[in-house]
Amino acid sequence: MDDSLDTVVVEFDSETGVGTLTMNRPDALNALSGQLRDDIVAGLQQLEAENDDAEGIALRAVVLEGAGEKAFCAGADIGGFSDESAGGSSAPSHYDFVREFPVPVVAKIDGYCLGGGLETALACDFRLASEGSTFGFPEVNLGILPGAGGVQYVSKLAGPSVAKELAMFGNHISAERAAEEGIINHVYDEDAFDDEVKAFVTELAGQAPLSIQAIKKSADMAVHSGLEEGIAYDGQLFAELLKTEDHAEGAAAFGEDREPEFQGR
Ligand code: CO8
Repeated sequence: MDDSLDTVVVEFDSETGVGTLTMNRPDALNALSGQLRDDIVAGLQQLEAENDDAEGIALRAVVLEGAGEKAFCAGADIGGFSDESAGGSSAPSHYDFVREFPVPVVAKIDGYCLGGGLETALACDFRLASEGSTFGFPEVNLGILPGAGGVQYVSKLAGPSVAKELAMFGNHISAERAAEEGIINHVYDEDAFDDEVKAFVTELAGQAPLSIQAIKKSADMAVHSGLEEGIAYDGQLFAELLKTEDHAEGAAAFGEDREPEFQGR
C-alpha cells in the first residue's frame, strides 16, 4: 500500500478483506501526536479506497494495533494535546472517524491502553486484549479529564461508578477486570493472542457485509439515545403505572402486611 504516512503502517489482505492499521510510534508508546491522529484517518481512508475498484465490498474489517512490545497507545502526546482541544488540527477527529467508519474496527490491545488510547479503543467496535494489557484514564493526574468521551463510554458499558473510579483515581486496571466490567470483549493468553485475534477478525470479515454494516448502525443508534431522554421516558411510564390497579394493590398489600395479588390492570 501507499507508504506515505509517517506514523502508521497500513496493510490490506485481499484474501480475507481484512485491513490492518498499525500506530507506529513505539518509542513514545504510540502516543497520539497530531500527526498520528491525522495518519489514522488517512490510513483508514486508504483502506476504504480498496472498495473503489471492487465489484462488491472489498474491505470487510479493520484491525487497529500499536507497534512495539509495550503499548497499544499511552494516550494523547503529553505536551501536544492542548492544540487538539483548541481545534489545532484541520482533519476530522480520528475518534469520530473510527466510530463512524462503515466497516467494523477491532482494537488489538497488547500492553498499555491509556487515556486517549483507551478512548481510541472505545471508539472501535470490538476490543480484544492480551492478558498483560492494562487500562486506565490517568488524565486526573494531569489536571484534566478524558476529553474524547472516555467517561461517557465507560459509564454506558460498565456503569458510572466504574467510570468514576477509573477516571477519578487514575489507576490502571488489568485486562481481566476490564473484561469483567464489559469494557473489553475478550482477553487471551499471550501465546495464543495473535491467532485468536486473527480467527476472530477472519470470521467477522466473512460475515454478510451489508448485514454487518446495518448491525453496526443499529447498535450505535441504541447507544446514542441520551440519559435525559431515557429518564423522561421512565418518568412517563412511572406516572402511568401510578394510576394502575396493580399499584393500588401493591401499596395496599404493603400496608396490610400481606402478599399482593396482581391482575395486570
Ligand atoms: N505522551 C508522550 N510521550 C509518552 C507518553 C504520552 N502519553 N507516554 C509515554 N511516553 C514516552 C515517555 O516520555 C518515554 O519517552 P522517552 O523514552 O523519550 O523518555 C517513552 O514513551 C517510554 O515511556 P516510559 O519510559 O514512561 O515507560 P514506562 O514503562 O516507565 O511507563 C507508562 C509507561 C506508565 C505508560 C508511562 O509512560 C506513562 O504514565 N505515560 C503517560 C500516560 C498518560 O498520562 N496518558 C494520558 C495522556 S492525556 C490523554 O490521553 C488525554 C486525551 C484527551 C483527548 C482530548 C480530545 C479532544
